[in-house]
Amino acid sequence: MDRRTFLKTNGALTAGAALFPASLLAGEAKKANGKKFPQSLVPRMDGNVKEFKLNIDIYQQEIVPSMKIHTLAFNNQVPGPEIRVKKGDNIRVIFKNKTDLNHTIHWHGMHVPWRMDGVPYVTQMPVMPGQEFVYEFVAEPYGTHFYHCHWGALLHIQAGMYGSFIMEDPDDPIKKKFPYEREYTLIYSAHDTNFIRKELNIMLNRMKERMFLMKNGRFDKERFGVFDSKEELEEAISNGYQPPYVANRRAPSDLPQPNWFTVNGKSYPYTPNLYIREGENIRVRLINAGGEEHHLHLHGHDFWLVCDDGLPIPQPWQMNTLSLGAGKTYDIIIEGKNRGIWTFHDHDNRRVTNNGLYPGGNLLALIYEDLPMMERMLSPMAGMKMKGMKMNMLPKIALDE
Ligand SMILES: [Cu+2]
Repeated sequence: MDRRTFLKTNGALTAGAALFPASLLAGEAKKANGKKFPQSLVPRMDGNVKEFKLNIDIYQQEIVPSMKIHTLAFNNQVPGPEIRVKKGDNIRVIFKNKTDLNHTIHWHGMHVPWRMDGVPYVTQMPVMPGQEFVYEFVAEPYGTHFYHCHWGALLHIQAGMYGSFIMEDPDDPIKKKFPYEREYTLIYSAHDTNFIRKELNIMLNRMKERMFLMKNGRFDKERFGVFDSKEELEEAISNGYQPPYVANRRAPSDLPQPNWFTVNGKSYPYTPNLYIREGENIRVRLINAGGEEHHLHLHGHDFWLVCDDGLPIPQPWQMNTLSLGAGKTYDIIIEGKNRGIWTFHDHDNRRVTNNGLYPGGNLLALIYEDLPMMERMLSPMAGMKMKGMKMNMLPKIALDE
């Protein structure tokens, strides 16, 4: 092996070796990885309408082994299933609320009729426990979008109520410029698991009390902060009613301080991997459904930024670190130009931790499937050639530094 090859080999390995072992190239690992991306929801055709069913229920999500939290999950999945349609399709989504809380669905980045926009007390009444609401709209515009709950958003979204919504174009402008076969959806979120647990319980109790009082005709609007009009609220205030934002104040420490950072509902070492081959382009759809900004950095490559909030960028440009703010979607193209195992992660290092411990959070790997066997086998440990040791001495999962 000449010096150049040696450096190239070791360079490629040390970048990802400690965290992402070569065993991830095994067929079994790749099969398991496929399940870590949102699965597309299959519509029922009703004439020329694509009809989807989304229900919301409480569901236990395993973020990493031995870390389960109660979530609000669409169709028992966090994130919710992916809705993938053609631009211009007629869409119907039948939303059924199976929880004891109120919800709505907002179609983020989509041009739906305003009555379908999913903002409670602005465009619709909240969908109450046991109720159903039907959303109907034409799929516009092209690109990477998402849906999420708009009731009690601070809790409900980080508790799991989000999912990708992809509008395809048979004449895809990105595919024309950067021909690709494979694409991946990555949905980022940040969760304060203590906040979720506490607030879910408080909300469930409040709703229980509210339903009981409504049933008995003793529902007190002021007590629950519900008014039919702005005038009614103003009248209540002039009579001494104090809205909750005046009567109560949350200490900064009561606001969520995220301690778990997920991609597609999982944290490292359970995050999905991106597989690529030398010479291949892959498209990655990045969605930030959480409340934090993520500074996503890819090792060993400059990727192309091709869409911003679903909109194709006329002159794509290259970078290796992209700031994905709350509510943003970006599409990037990664060109397979540097074989190896590479990390793709938030460069705000708080977000590559689980409960404050590195490594964790939204760390994930870009893995070349065509990494030569010699490079797969090589590792800093293998170089020691210790008796009785196998060549591939990399740990399967490294949880400590
Ligand atoms: Cu909700």
